[in-house]
Amino acid sequence: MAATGGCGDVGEMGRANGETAGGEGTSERVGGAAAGPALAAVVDTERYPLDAPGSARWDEVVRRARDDLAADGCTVLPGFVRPDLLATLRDEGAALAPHAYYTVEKVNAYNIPLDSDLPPDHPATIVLERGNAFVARDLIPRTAVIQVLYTSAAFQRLVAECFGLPHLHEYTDPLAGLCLNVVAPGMSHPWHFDTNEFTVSMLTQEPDAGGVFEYCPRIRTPESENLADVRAVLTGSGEPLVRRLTLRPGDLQLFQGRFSLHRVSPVEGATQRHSAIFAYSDRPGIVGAVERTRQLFGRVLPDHLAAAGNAVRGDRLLD
Ligand SMILES: O=C(O)CCC(=O)C(=O)O
Ligand SMILES: [Fe+2]
Repeated sequence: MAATGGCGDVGEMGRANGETAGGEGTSERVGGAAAGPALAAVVDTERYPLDAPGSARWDEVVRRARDDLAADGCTVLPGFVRPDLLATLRDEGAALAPHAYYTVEKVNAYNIPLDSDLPPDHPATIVLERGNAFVARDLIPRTAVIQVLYTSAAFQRLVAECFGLPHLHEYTDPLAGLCLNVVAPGMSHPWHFDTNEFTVSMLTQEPDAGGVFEYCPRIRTPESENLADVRAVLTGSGEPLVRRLTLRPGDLQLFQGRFSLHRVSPVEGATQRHSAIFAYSDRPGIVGAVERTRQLFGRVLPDHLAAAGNAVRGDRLLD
């Protein structure tokens, strides 16, 4: 498998046995330095009243997000993190970045192997270099701003409502649920479709130049791959199809990357681009496949091996 999407694109094996260290368990911290910042200290609750679901302001935020998502599969909640926490957000990411697993992988824009038997003009035959690197969830402190957000029940509720879902689940996968995506100068996160339908991300550190999030809204649909347009974008002649998003650190981005081809353009200058990727699913218990996990993080944990064991049954009994 050569999935090219984010850390949430783990080639899911299915359900683990019970809960694991990185597993689900939402928390709402109301205070206490040792437990990390409280949610209200992190989020601009005047603009985004996480503490008041169903209030007029909450409904307005949800309505606008749903309208944007329906129109082009993407929405940004600007200034989600309080301005006085932006330096913390950046510094925490910068401290983690050296722990990313750096490897340059040859990929294509689809979740399919490079040696797939395809017609020569199929866009999946175009080989790209994935030069971004991920810091896995188990290296991100529980007190870090992005971990506080990821595990917050109120945050999950808002995100779920924006996507029009009754509930979102954290990944059980102890590595892939929350990642810091590091794109170093000269590198890019090339054009791809996500496997997962609900991508939530947040820039934590801006590059000096480049590193722009570019996307082609709904270039494919569940009914049609629209290969000609995808090929045009991959070969540089699809400019009219490409939109560019101006993201600032602390903005929350909700995106349906399964249908919109997207990339982070090459980073220029001397500063790395860092973004947090919050992976959720509408189903509980997601654990990544062993081989894919090794590709993304350079290691696997017992949870991945156990989940793989679960997925491959020696019998035909019902669970
Ligand atoms: O880092 C970003 O802003 C986008 C990352 C992305 O496309 C992904 O993780 O699938
Ligand atoms: Fe993606």
